Amino acid sequence: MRKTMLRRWTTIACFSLVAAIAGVAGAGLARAHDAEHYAAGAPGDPKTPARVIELRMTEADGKMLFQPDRIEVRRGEQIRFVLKNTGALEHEFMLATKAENAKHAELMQKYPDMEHDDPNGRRVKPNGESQILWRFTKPGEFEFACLIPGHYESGMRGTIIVK
Ligand SMILES: [Cu+2]
Repeated sequence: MRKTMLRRWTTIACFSLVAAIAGVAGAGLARAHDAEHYAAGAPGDPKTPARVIELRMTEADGKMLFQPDRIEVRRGEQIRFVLKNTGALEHEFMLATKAENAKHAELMQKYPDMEHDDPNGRRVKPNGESQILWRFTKPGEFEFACLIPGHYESGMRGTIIVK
């Protein structure tokens, strides 16, 4: 029950973010929300093969980080990200453009309890594991980041190059 309510609230918070970014209202909001989420490509298709990339989310020497923090993929490639939180704190994986993650991180400062459970974003508990299946349909440079306040700022982000 509590989780359902939390998730609903998260959705509302996410919509507010998009409104702030795109400056749109009404019916255009849902469309903008999708565009926001899918800037880095499209959700994957579980019926087609995927290359597995294991990503660790952790803390070390007072820093929070992803290992690895640089990934190269081919355009059109489907990746199954296996997210393993080996740290002591909760962490997030959010796949978007650098600019979007920066704006989203700002919003997270205001709504620190905003949890993500989206095709391109997931929160993972300590010792927990989750997966994101993603198809990189656009060339360019994208970013995966933990948007939990303090984490993003301490460098918890990585780069994905789509060639
Ligand atoms: Cu984190």
